[in-house]
Amino acid sequence: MLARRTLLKTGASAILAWFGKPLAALASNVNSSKKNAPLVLSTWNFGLKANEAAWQILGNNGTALDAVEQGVKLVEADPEERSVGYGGRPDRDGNVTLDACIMDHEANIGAVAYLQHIKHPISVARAIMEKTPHVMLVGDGALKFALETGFKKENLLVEASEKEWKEWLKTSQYKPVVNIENHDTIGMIALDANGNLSGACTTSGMAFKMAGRLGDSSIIGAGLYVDNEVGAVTATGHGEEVIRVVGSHLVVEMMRQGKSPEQACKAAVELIKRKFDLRKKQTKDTQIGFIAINNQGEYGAFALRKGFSYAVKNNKGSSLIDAPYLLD
Ligand code: SD4
Repeated sequence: MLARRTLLKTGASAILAWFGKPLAALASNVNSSKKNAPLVLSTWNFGLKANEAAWQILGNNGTALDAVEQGVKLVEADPEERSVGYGGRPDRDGNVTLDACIMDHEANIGAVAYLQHIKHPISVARAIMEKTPHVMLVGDGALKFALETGFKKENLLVEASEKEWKEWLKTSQYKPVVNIENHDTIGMIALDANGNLSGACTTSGMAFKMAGRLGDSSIIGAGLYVDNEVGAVTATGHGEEVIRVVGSHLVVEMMRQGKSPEQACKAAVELIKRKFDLRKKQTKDTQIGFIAINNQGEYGAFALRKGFSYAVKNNKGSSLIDAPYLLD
């Protein structure tokens, strides 16, 4: 099924690059070879601007690893983006706690979870990957490491998020909203000009979550997975459900078995749905979205329900695509 494409405000040259193409060319989401590298995909509509930041690196023969870090940092730093990094909505105790992970083409991994006061958890994750013998640090230990490594301690709770939290306290009902403002966690995956894949995923998690709650976004295999022989995948949505099926790793493995990126994402979403059915639970208030690239530069996505979009940028231009989905 072809996803509907929506051209949004983006770099003027990128838009121009799309115009004049036959419709069939715009409709094809299958690139035939690594000749189509570089390529970057990211979740939700803020992915458009994040992809532009990544492209500054990818378009200049930079590495996919640098590109995904710089791409998601743009969103982490933006106080208007209230589901990632600085400005993120707090947990129910009023604390902004951040989760992130990063993975490169050599299976190097770094992850940070329940990190407070640091604006760029993705860079902390990368520092853990590159400078420690470990792959994941959480909470106070992660903060200690970040401060020792030179990151600055900051207040991440912006006025708008604090106001929303105080409003939430009046009822204290935990009811995650699906497709919130069409942006949420940013997951980004990229294929660079050398044919190498990397990915990054960063979030403030579900708004008003319990203190100490972790979702999928810092868990390698769940929120993100990269295998340079196969492809790269990242996830957004209700992390509990993604963890239940180890979603991103599952999608990579299904691509290894021969499925296209979209087919593999769809199969993972269908499995998640079956796990709901098994537990006799409703999916009504749940959204899950996967995006995937294979090592040939083919890409695709699939969501549990309507409303998930992802951003793509390659040499042909930039676009925001409504992902195909299982349920209305
Ligand atoms: C989490 N997957 O913490 C993240 C949040 C998210 O839509 O993407 N929400 O579970």
